[in-house]
Amino acid sequence: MVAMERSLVLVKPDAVRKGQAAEIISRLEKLGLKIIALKMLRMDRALAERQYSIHRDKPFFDALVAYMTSAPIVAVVFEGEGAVARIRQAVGATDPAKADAGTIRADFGLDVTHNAVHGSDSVATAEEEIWLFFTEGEIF
Ligand code: IDP
Ligand code: MG
Repeated sequence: MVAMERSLVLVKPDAVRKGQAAEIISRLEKLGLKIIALKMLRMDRALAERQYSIHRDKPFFDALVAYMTSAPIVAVVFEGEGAVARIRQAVGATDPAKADAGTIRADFGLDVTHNAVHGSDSVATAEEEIWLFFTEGEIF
């Protein structure tokens, strides 16, 4: 029995800029996952630092925050059975060069920083991340 889950997806600045947001979201919808919240926004530094707080001490942290705040993103909450793992699988490995063929990062990512999309890595993380981007009234 696979549980109903929610996951936060962010279409990152490079993919939005290149006009790939709808196609990326569509791939996930076609898995049978349901959009229950969606918005375009430009992340500010405080939001990016919270979203990626687990990476605060990593050498790439400053570059990651600079990148994520550089231009608008599209934030989506998907809901479905096993949504977290299914989205991670469809997204592919962090480094697009190492991502399996046919994954979103293999098809749209540029490099390990500019990798097109974020997907929550666990149900617990998803529930934290969703509330950084959406209020209760924005989730359907
Ligand atoms: P994930 O997005 O696949 O879960 P994480 O390790 O959680 O990968 O890293 C979060 C984000 O930080 C990545 O999606 C990527 O944008 C960036 N990142 C991760 N590792 C590196 C790296 O080694 N160099 C530069 N950026 C990185
Ligand atoms: Mg991660």
